[in-house]
Amino acid sequence: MKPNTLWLICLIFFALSGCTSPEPPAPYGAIPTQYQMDWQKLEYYMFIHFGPNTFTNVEWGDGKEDPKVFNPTALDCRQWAAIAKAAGMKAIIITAKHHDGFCLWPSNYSTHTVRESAWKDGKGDLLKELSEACSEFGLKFGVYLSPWDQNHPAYGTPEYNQVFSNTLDEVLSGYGHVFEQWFDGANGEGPNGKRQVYDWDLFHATVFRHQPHAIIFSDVGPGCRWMGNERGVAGETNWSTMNIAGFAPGRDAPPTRILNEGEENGAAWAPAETDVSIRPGWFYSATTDNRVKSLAHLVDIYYTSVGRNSNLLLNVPPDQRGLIHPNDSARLMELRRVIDETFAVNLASDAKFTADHTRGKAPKYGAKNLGDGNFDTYWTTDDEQLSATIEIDFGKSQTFNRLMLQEYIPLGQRVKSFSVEYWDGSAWQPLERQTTIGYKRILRFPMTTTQKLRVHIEESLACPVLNGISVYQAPEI
Ligand code: FUL
Repeated sequence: MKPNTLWLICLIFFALSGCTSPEPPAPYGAIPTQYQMDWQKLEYYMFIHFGPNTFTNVEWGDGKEDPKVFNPTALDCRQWAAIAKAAGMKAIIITAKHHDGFCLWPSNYSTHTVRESAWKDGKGDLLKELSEACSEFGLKFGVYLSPWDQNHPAYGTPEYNQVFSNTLDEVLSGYGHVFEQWFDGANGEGPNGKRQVYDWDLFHATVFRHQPHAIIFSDVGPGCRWMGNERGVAGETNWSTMNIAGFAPGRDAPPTRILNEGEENGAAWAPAETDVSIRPGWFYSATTDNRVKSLAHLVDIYYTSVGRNSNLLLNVPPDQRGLIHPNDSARLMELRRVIDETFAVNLASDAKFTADHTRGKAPKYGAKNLGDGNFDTYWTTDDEQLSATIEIDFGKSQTFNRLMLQEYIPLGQRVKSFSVEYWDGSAWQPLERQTTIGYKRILRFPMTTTQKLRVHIEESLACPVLNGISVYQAPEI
């Protein structure tokens, strides 16, 4: 055969196979932006609460503290970054300004800053040190800023909104890329006894002017949402969609249950972020050195956040030296070891995946995509098919106690309920019945030995689109 003829045959073959593969499903409802996708894949990162409260032993300073109290003796942001990195975290978010108004950088719009402190004779800039440490260790850098400011004399007057916008200008233009802007919605009284009416539109516009791709955190996003409690427990049902129109951060936030669970068919993509502290308080206190959360508690939090379609922002407050205390860092390493040990080996990597429905019966959308470890290949069904069953045959007996499911969320979150069964050698036995999946859902159950599993997608808002199913054996703690 002449080479030209061979080419022609190949071309015709590819053209025909292209024609027989149906189009991918259209996106359903609200979907993430590319930046929200990148953010979701970070999964786990560090929160740092640090400021005068670290030295005065309170959770909320009132803005009247002498700035000289801020005087870490051995501050080392590289130590924080090294610990975050070793813990498996992907970023650090710092309280650049908490409710006491103290700025961790020498702001031109405040007289209550590191410049007025005793630290480095007023010549220090903590945001500079931390942002540089983050880039050195390959971590993303994010900032928490509280609009509630008990120090600033303009707080409680219309001028303050511009002041706050100016401080955002400084923070977001002076320290490189900021992946997340964390807005605290707290709105207490200031020095003049008045509350501020926040101009969120102005604040958001300022963020996007400097950091167009930043994820804005608040009770209502728009980048990601607070999930409604500080215990580390996201909703078992957790939609990444929510209706945010008519709501605002803080006092005017949606009801807690909605923050916790999101809303089916919500108009905005507002995925959950779980913020929780490794200690009882957000700020360091020597009185909590022996109250660092136990390994079992932190593992639990991992499953009730990352395992429930939420990112985890774990607060690790540095001490008065400006260092992370060894009790906290040791615990973080233990947690990392458990996570690594659990998810190192996917026991379904060689399993045979089959489904009773596959879009256009095309291999491109086949169930084998669920086991290939590739985020961008998925199994899906025809548009009108809203339920289906996937069978996983391990080919031999396997023992496991974790099941991870992932939806291909670039096309929207769809699954509303599903159940799981295992084969006991003669019949199918129920193992789990759950609601949403989202980016990542991890189920925990007692050690189960079987050769086959079945996942029934019982209800889906549109044809289900899943890109991964895997099983693991977690160590007993
Ligand atoms: C809350 C604050 O009042 C706490 O002090 C802490 O910063 C927490 C993360 O957010 O609104």
